[in-house]
Amino acid sequence: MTLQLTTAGESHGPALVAILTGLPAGLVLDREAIDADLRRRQEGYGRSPRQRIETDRVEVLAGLRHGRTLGTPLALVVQNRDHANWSWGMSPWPPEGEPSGKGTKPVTVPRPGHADLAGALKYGLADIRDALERASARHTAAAVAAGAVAKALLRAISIEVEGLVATEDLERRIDEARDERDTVGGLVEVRARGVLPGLGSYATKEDRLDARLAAALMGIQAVKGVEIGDGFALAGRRGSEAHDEVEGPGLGRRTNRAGGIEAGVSNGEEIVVRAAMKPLPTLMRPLQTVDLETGEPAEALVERSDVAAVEALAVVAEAAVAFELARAAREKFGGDSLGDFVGAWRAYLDRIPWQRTP
Ligand code: EPS
Repeated sequence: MTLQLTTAGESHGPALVAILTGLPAGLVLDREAIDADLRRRQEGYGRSPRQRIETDRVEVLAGLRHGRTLGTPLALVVQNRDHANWSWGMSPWPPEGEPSGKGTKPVTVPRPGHADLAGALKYGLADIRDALERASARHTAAAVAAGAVAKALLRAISIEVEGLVATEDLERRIDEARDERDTVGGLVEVRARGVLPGLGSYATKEDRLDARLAAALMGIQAVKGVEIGDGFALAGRRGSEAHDEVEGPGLGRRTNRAGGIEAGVSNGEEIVVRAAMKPLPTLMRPLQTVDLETGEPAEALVERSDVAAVEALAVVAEAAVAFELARAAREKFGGDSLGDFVGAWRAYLDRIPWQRTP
Protein backbone atom coordinates (compact mmCIF):
# COMPACT_ATOMS: atom_id res chain seq x y z
CA MET A 1 0.00 0.00 0.00
CA THR A 2 1.50 3.29 -1.01
CA LEU A 3 0.34 6.78 -1.78
CA GLN A 4 0.95 8.10 -5.29
CA LEU A 5 0.46 11.49 -6.90
CA THR A 6 0.09 12.24 -10.59
CA THR A 7 -0.36 15.82 -11.72
CA ALA A 8 -1.12 17.44 -15.05
CA GLY A 9 -1.54 21.02 -16.18
CA GLU A 10 0.16 23.93 -17.91
CA SER A 11 0.55 27.39 -16.38
CA HIS A 12 -1.92 29.11 -18.73
CA GLY A 13 -3.90 26.04 -19.78
CA PRO A 14 -7.46 25.46 -18.59
CA ALA A 15 -6.64 23.88 -15.20
CA LEU A 16 -4.26 21.93 -12.98
CA VAL A 17 -5.12 18.36 -12.05
CA ALA A 18 -3.90 16.12 -9.22
CA ILE A 19 -4.83 12.46 -8.85
CA LEU A 20 -3.96 10.75 -5.57
CA THR A 21 -4.15 7.00 -5.21
CA GLY A 22 -3.60 4.91 -2.09
CA LEU A 23 -5.59 6.97 0.41
CA PRO A 24 -7.57 5.01 3.00
CA ALA A 25 -11.36 5.24 3.05
CA GLY A 26 -12.93 7.42 5.71
CA LEU A 27 -10.47 10.30 5.86
CA VAL A 28 -12.41 13.53 6.40
CA LEU A 29 -11.23 16.36 4.19
CA ASP A 30 -11.90 20.01 4.96
CA ARG A 31 -12.32 22.07 1.82
CA GLU A 32 -11.50 25.27 3.70
CA ALA A 33 -8.20 23.80 4.97
CA ILE A 34 -7.12 22.87 1.42
CA ASP A 35 -8.14 26.30 0.12
CA ALA A 36 -6.27 27.96 3.01
CA ASP A 37 -3.04 26.26 1.88
CA LEU A 38 -3.72 27.28 -1.72
CA ARG A 39 -4.16 30.85 -0.49
CA ARG A 40 -0.94 30.74 1.56
CA ARG A 41 0.93 29.62 -1.56
CA GLN A 42 -0.38 32.59 -3.51
CA GLU A 43 0.60 35.13 -0.87
CA GLY A 44 4.05 36.45 -0.11
CA TYR A 45 6.14 39.45 -0.89
CA GLY A 46 7.44 39.85 -4.43
CA ARG A 47 4.84 37.75 -6.24
CA SER A 48 3.75 38.39 -9.82
CA PRO A 49 0.58 40.37 -10.71
CA ARG A 50 -0.63 36.95 -11.91
CA GLN A 51 -1.66 36.29 -8.33
CA ARG A 52 -4.26 39.04 -8.58
CA ILE A 53 -5.86 37.13 -11.43
CA GLU A 54 -5.89 33.74 -9.71
CA THR A 55 -7.97 32.80 -6.66
CA ASP A 56 -7.01 29.18 -6.28
CA ARG A 57 -9.70 26.87 -4.96
CA VAL A 58 -9.89 23.10 -4.94
CA GLU A 59 -12.58 21.22 -6.83
CA VAL A 60 -13.05 17.49 -6.36
CA LEU A 61 -14.13 15.34 -9.29
CA ALA A 62 -13.81 11.86 -7.80
CA GLY A 63 -12.90 9.84 -4.73
CA LEU A 64 -14.83 11.86 -2.15
CA ARG A 65 -18.41 11.60 -0.91
CA HIS A 66 -19.89 13.98 1.65
CA GLY A 67 -16.37 15.07 2.63
CA ARG A 68 -14.97 11.54 3.24
CA THR A 69 -12.51 9.69 1.05
CA LEU A 70 -13.82 6.51 -0.55
CA GLY A 71 -10.46 4.71 -0.73
CA THR A 72 -10.57 5.21 -4.50
CA PRO A 73 -8.50 7.63 -6.63
CA LEU A 74 -9.05 11.20 -5.48
CA ALA A 75 -9.18 13.66 -8.39
CA LEU A 76 -8.52 17.32 -7.58
CA VAL A 77 -8.70 20.29 -9.94
CA VAL A 78 -7.48 23.89 -9.57
CA GLN A 79 -8.68 26.17 -12.35
CA ASN A 80 -6.35 28.66 -14.09
CA ARG A 81 -8.47 31.80 -14.25
CA ASP A 82 -5.81 33.43 -16.40
CA HIS A 83 -6.63 30.89 -19.12
CA ALA A 84 -9.43 33.25 -20.20
CA ASN A 85 -6.64 35.58 -21.47
CA TRP A 86 -4.87 32.71 -23.27
CA SER A 87 -7.83 30.83 -24.70
CA TRP A 88 -6.48 31.01 -28.27
CA GLY A 89 -2.76 30.74 -27.37
CA MET A 90 -3.22 27.80 -24.99
CA SER A 91 -6.19 26.10 -26.61
CA PRO A 92 -5.79 22.32 -26.16
CA TRP A 93 -7.33 21.80 -29.61
CA PRO A 94 -6.34 23.65 -32.80
CA PRO A 95 -7.67 27.16 -32.12
CA GLU A 96 -10.50 28.55 -34.17
CA GLY A 97 -10.75 32.13 -35.44
CA GLU A 98 -8.11 34.85 -35.64
CA PRO A 99 -5.28 34.79 -33.06
CA SER A 100 -6.21 36.87 -30.02
CA GLY A 101 -5.09 37.33 -26.43
CA LYS A 102 -1.73 36.09 -25.10
CA GLY A 103 0.58 33.34 -26.29
CA THR A 104 -0.13 33.76 -30.00
CA LYS A 105 3.48 34.37 -31.13
CA PRO A 106 6.13 31.64 -30.79
CA VAL A 107 8.79 32.22 -28.12
CA THR A 108 12.28 31.69 -29.60
CA VAL A 109 14.60 33.45 -27.09
CA PRO A 110 15.36 31.05 -24.20
CA ARG A 111 15.82 32.41 -20.67
CA PRO A 112 19.01 31.17 -18.99
CA GLY A 113 17.91 29.27 -15.89
CA HIS A 114 14.43 28.28 -17.09
CA ALA A 115 13.39 25.13 -18.95
CA ASP A 116 13.39 27.01 -22.27
CA LEU A 117 16.60 25.90 -23.99
CA ALA A 118 16.84 22.37 -22.63
CA GLY A 119 13.13 21.81 -23.30
CA ALA A 120 13.27 23.15 -26.87
CA LEU A 121 16.26 20.94 -27.71
CA LYS A 122 15.02 17.84 -25.94
CA TYR A 123 11.52 17.85 -27.43
CA GLY A 124 12.35 19.49 -30.78
CA LEU A 125 10.13 22.52 -30.16
CA ALA A 126 9.76 25.51 -32.49
CA ASP A 127 7.85 27.43 -29.78
CA ILE A 128 9.54 27.46 -26.37
CA ARG A 129 6.13 28.00 -24.79
CA ASP A 130 5.53 24.26 -25.22
CA ALA A 131 8.31 23.71 -22.65
CA LEU A 132 7.91 26.62 -20.25
CA GLU A 133 4.20 26.13 -19.64
CA ARG A 134 4.60 22.82 -17.85
CA ALA A 135 7.93 23.73 -16.26
CA SER A 136 6.33 26.81 -14.65
CA ALA A 137 5.94 26.85 -10.90
CA ARG A 138 2.23 27.47 -11.39
CA HIS A 139 2.01 23.70 -11.23
CA THR A 140 2.93 23.79 -7.52
CA ALA A 141 -0.72 24.71 -6.79
CA ALA A 142 -1.69 21.12 -7.60
CA ALA A 143 1.08 19.79 -5.34
CA VAL A 144 -0.09 22.03 -2.49
CA ALA A 145 -3.67 20.73 -2.81
CA ALA A 146 -2.30 17.16 -2.64
CA GLY A 147 -0.08 18.14 0.29
CA ALA A 148 -3.11 19.46 2.19
CA VAL A 149 -4.73 16.02 1.82
CA ALA A 150 -1.50 14.38 3.02
CA LYS A 151 -1.47 16.70 6.04
CA ALA A 152 -5.00 15.59 6.94
CA LEU A 153 -3.84 11.96 6.86
CA LEU A 154 -0.75 12.74 8.95
CA ARG A 155 -2.85 14.57 11.53
CA ALA A 156 -4.69 11.28 12.18
CA ILE A 157 -1.37 9.90 13.47
CA SER A 158 -0.38 13.11 15.30
CA ILE A 159 2.18 14.39 12.79
CA GLU A 160 2.26 18.12 12.01
CA VAL A 161 4.33 19.64 9.20
CA GLU A 162 5.25 23.30 8.89
CA GLY A 163 7.29 25.21 6.31
CA LEU A 164 8.93 28.56 7.06
CA VAL A 165 11.13 31.08 5.28
CA ALA A 166 14.70 30.80 6.57
CA THR A 167 16.18 33.81 4.78
CA GLU A 168 16.69 37.00 6.77
CA ASP A 169 15.83 40.43 5.46
CA LEU A 170 13.86 38.95 2.57
CA GLU A 171 11.59 41.95 2.00
CA ARG A 172 14.50 44.36 1.78
CA ARG A 173 16.33 42.06 -0.65
CA ILE A 174 13.18 41.83 -2.76
CA ASP A 175 12.69 45.61 -2.77
CA GLU A 176 16.29 46.16 -3.87
CA ALA A 177 16.05 43.51 -6.57
CA ARG A 178 12.76 44.90 -7.90
CA ASP A 179 14.28 48.40 -8.12
CA GLU A 180 17.11 46.96 -10.18
CA ARG A 181 14.73 44.83 -12.29
CA ASP A 182 16.34 41.71 -10.85
CA THR A 183 15.16 38.66 -8.88
CA VAL A 184 16.17 36.86 -5.67
CA GLY A 185 16.03 33.36 -4.21
CA GLY A 186 16.27 32.23 -0.62
CA LEU A 187 16.13 29.45 1.94
CA VAL A 188 13.16 27.64 3.44
CA GLU A 189 12.96 25.15 6.29
CA VAL A 190 10.37 22.45 6.89
CA ARG A 191 9.86 20.82 10.28
CA ALA A 192 7.74 17.77 10.97
CA ARG A 193 6.77 17.15 14.59
CA GLY A 194 5.46 13.92 16.05
CA VAL A 195 7.14 11.65 13.51
CA LEU A 196 7.66 8.33 15.24
CA PRO A 197 10.81 6.23 14.71
CA GLY A 198 10.66 3.82 11.80
CA LEU A 199 9.42 5.67 8.71
CA GLY A 200 11.58 4.84 5.69
CA SER A 201 14.20 2.10 5.58
CA TYR A 202 17.89 1.48 4.95
CA ALA A 203 16.93 -1.63 2.94
CA THR A 204 17.27 0.09 -0.44
CA LYS A 205 18.10 3.60 -1.54
CA GLU A 206 14.55 4.01 -2.84
CA ASP A 207 13.26 3.38 0.70
CA ARG A 208 15.54 5.85 2.46
CA LEU A 209 13.48 8.66 3.94
CA ASP A 210 16.27 11.22 3.56
CA ALA A 211 16.71 10.35 -0.13
CA ARG A 212 12.95 10.54 -0.64
CA LEU A 213 12.62 13.90 1.07
CA ALA A 214 15.59 15.23 -0.91
CA ALA A 215 13.99 14.08 -4.17
CA ALA A 216 10.63 15.54 -3.16
CA LEU A 217 12.22 18.94 -2.42
CA MET A 218 14.59 18.91 -5.38
CA GLY A 219 11.60 18.16 -7.57
CA ILE A 220 10.17 21.61 -6.82
CA GLN A 221 10.83 24.32 -9.40
CA ALA A 222 13.93 26.49 -8.70
CA VAL A 223 15.29 24.33 -5.83
CA LYS A 224 19.04 23.82 -6.23
CA GLY A 225 20.07 22.52 -2.82
CA VAL A 226 18.65 20.38 -0.02
CA GLU A 227 19.99 19.80 3.48
CA ILE A 228 18.81 17.45 6.22
CA GLY A 229 19.50 18.42 9.82
CA ASP A 230 22.91 20.10 10.11
CA GLY A 231 23.62 18.81 6.58
CA PHE A 232 26.67 20.43 5.00
CA ALA A 233 27.99 21.72 8.34
CA LEU A 234 28.40 18.11 9.55
CA ALA A 235 31.18 17.59 7.03
CA GLY A 236 33.45 19.94 8.97
CA ARG A 237 32.82 18.50 12.44
CA ARG A 238 34.24 15.65 14.47
CA GLY A 239 32.06 12.64 15.20
CA SER A 240 31.77 13.65 18.86
CA GLU A 241 30.11 16.90 17.73
CA ALA A 242 28.08 15.50 14.89
CA HIS A 243 25.83 12.82 16.38
CA ASP A 244 22.92 12.88 18.81
CA GLU A 245 23.33 11.05 22.12
CA VAL A 246 20.44 8.89 23.30
CA GLU A 247 18.96 9.36 26.77
CA GLY A 248 16.29 8.26 29.22
CA PRO A 249 13.70 5.54 29.05
CA GLY A 250 11.92 7.37 26.20
CA LEU A 251 14.98 7.06 23.89
CA GLY A 252 15.07 10.78 23.13
CA ARG A 253 18.12 12.74 21.96
CA ARG A 254 20.00 15.62 23.55
CA THR A 255 20.57 17.25 20.18
CA ASN A 256 19.06 16.85 16.72
CA ARG A 257 21.95 17.32 14.31
CA ALA A 258 20.69 14.44 12.17
CA GLY A 259 17.43 16.29 11.52
CA GLY A 260 15.38 13.34 12.75
CA ILE A 261 16.72 10.78 10.26
CA GLU A 262 19.49 8.19 10.69
CA ALA A 263 20.37 5.63 8.02
CA GLY A 264 17.34 6.69 6.01
CA VAL A 265 14.93 5.96 8.88
CA SER A 266 13.10 8.47 11.08
CA ASN A 267 14.51 8.30 14.62
CA GLY A 268 11.69 9.91 16.58
CA GLU A 269 13.12 13.43 16.69
CA GLU A 270 11.72 16.36 14.78
CA ILE A 271 12.41 16.11 11.04
CA VAL A 272 14.24 19.21 9.85
CA VAL A 273 15.00 19.83 6.18
CA ARG A 274 16.03 22.93 4.26
CA ALA A 275 15.81 23.81 0.59
CA ALA A 276 17.71 26.52 -1.29
CA MET A 277 15.90 28.33 -4.09
CA LYS A 278 17.78 30.01 -6.92
CA PRO A 279 16.76 33.51 -8.05
CA LEU A 280 13.92 33.23 -10.56
CA PRO A 281 15.11 33.24 -14.17
CA THR A 282 12.60 35.62 -15.77
CA LEU A 283 14.37 38.98 -15.51
CA MET A 284 12.88 42.33 -16.43
CA ARG A 285 16.46 43.26 -17.43
CA PRO A 286 17.06 40.18 -19.55
CA LEU A 287 20.23 38.11 -19.79
CA GLN A 288 21.94 37.43 -23.10
CA THR A 289 20.86 34.44 -25.11
CA VAL A 290 20.60 33.22 -28.71
CA ASP A 291 17.45 33.44 -30.83
CA LEU A 292 16.81 29.81 -31.79
CA GLU A 293 15.06 30.88 -35.01
CA THR A 294 17.86 33.08 -36.38
CA GLY A 295 20.91 31.83 -34.47
CA GLU A 296 21.72 35.47 -33.66
CA PRO A 297 22.57 36.91 -30.22
CA ALA A 298 19.43 38.18 -28.51
CA GLU A 299 17.91 39.20 -25.20
CA ALA A 300 16.02 36.51 -23.29
CA LEU A 301 12.24 36.42 -23.01
CA VAL A 302 10.76 39.08 -20.75
CA GLU A 303 7.30 38.34 -19.44
CA ARG A 304 5.35 39.11 -16.31
CA SER A 305 6.86 37.17 -13.41
CA ASP A 306 7.67 37.11 -9.71
CA VAL A 307 10.62 38.99 -8.17
CA ALA A 308 10.74 36.21 -5.56
CA ALA A 309 8.66 33.21 -4.58
CA VAL A 310 10.47 32.13 -1.41
CA GLU A 311 7.39 32.41 0.80
CA ALA A 312 5.48 30.32 -1.74
CA LEU A 313 8.29 27.76 -1.66
CA ALA A 314 7.88 27.41 2.12
CA VAL A 315 4.28 26.29 1.52
CA VAL A 316 5.16 24.08 -1.45
CA ALA A 317 8.06 22.46 0.44
CA GLU A 318 5.74 21.83 3.39
CA ALA A 319 3.34 20.07 1.03
CA ALA A 320 6.14 18.02 -0.55
CA VAL A 321 7.48 16.87 2.84
CA ALA A 322 3.96 16.11 4.07
CA PHE A 323 3.22 14.03 0.99
CA GLU A 324 6.42 12.01 1.34
CA LEU A 325 5.89 11.41 5.07
CA ALA A 326 2.29 10.36 4.38
CA ARG A 327 3.57 7.98 1.70
CA ALA A 328 6.07 6.45 4.12
CA ALA A 329 3.35 6.16 6.78
CA ARG A 330 1.00 4.41 4.32
CA GLU A 331 3.78 1.93 3.56
CA LYS A 332 4.35 1.22 7.25
CA PHE A 333 0.78 1.11 8.54
CA GLY A 334 -1.29 0.19 5.46
CA GLY A 335 -5.01 -0.41 5.94
CA ASP A 336 -8.01 0.08 3.68
CA SER A 337 -9.88 2.29 6.13
CA LEU A 338 -8.60 5.14 8.26
CA GLY A 339 -9.44 3.05 11.32
CA ASP A 340 -7.15 0.24 10.13
CA PHE A 341 -4.36 2.72 9.46
CA VAL A 342 -4.62 4.45 12.85
CA GLY A 343 -5.03 1.08 14.60
CA ALA A 344 -1.75 -0.19 13.13
CA TRP A 345 -0.02 3.04 14.19
CA ARG A 346 -1.31 2.62 17.78
CA ALA A 347 -0.23 -1.03 17.92
CA TYR A 348 3.26 -0.08 16.76
CA LEU A 349 3.50 2.71 19.35
CA ASP A 350 2.52 0.18 22.02
CA ARG A 351 5.33 -2.13 20.89
CA ILE A 352 8.23 0.36 20.95
CA PRO A 353 9.57 1.98 24.11
CA TRP A 354 9.77 5.41 22.44
CA GLN A 355 8.21 8.50 23.97
CA ARG A 356 7.61 11.62 21.99
CA THR A 357 9.63 14.54 23.34
CA PRO A 358 7.24 17.38 24.13
C1 EPS B 1 6.29 31.38 -13.47
C2 EPS B 1 6.00 32.62 -14.03
C3 EPS B 1 4.87 33.45 -13.52
C4 EPS B 1 4.58 33.06 -12.09
C5 EPS B 1 4.28 31.57 -12.09
C6 EPS B 1 5.56 30.84 -12.30
O1 EPS B 1 3.68 33.21 -14.25
P1 EPS B 1 3.06 34.29 -15.17
O2 EPS B 1 3.98 34.37 -16.35
O3 EPS B 1 1.68 33.76 -15.56
O4 EPS B 1 2.98 35.56 -14.38
O5 EPS B 1 3.51 33.84 -11.60
O6 EPS B 1 3.69 31.16 -10.90
C7 EPS B 1 2.33 31.08 -10.83
C8 EPS B 1 1.51 31.45 -11.79
C9 EPS B 1 1.83 30.53 -9.57
O7 EPS B 1 0.60 30.44 -9.39
O8 EPS B 1 2.68 30.20 -8.73
C10 EPS B 1 7.37 30.56 -14.05
O9 EPS B 1 7.86 30.90 -15.13
O10 EPS B 1 7.78 29.55 -13.44
